[in-house]
Amino acid sequence: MSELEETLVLVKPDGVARQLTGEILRRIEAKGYEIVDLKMLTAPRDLLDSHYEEHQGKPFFEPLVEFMQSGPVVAVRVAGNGVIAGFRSLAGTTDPTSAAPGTIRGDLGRDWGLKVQQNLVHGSDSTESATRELGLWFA
Ligand code: IDP
Repeated sequence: MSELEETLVLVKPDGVARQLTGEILRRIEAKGYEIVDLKMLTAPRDLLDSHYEEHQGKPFFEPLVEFMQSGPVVAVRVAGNGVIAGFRSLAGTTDPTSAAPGTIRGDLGRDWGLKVQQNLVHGSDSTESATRELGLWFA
């Protein structure tokens, strides 16, 4: 039996711009997860630096942070049994080109092409990340 958890979901700027926020939230709710809190914001640089601190120094870090600042995002606190792994399975693998059909990225994501960071959503990857990220976005 999975434990009741909370995770941070972000609808990234491509998801908001493509008007997929409702569709993404619908999939979260249809799965039975609860939307506990939600807000739209254009993320400040320091928040993104902290959020993606594990990727600092990687070649895709700067383009990723620039992309994440390029427009509003929707930050969502989501609760449910096993929701941390469960949402990542709803989201699909990082690259939408190969993400499985039935997942958010597989169904709605576009071929990465040149815009490799655009994959619609973020979901925390562990209980530690979820606690840390929820503290950053819902301070
Ligand atoms: P995840 O979002 O599937 O957990 P992570 O490895 O944590 O993937 O990477 C964070 C984000 O950085 C990804 O969602 C994607 O937007 C971007 N990213 C990851 N790997 C690459 C890459 O190789 N090139 C460009 N962007 C990447």
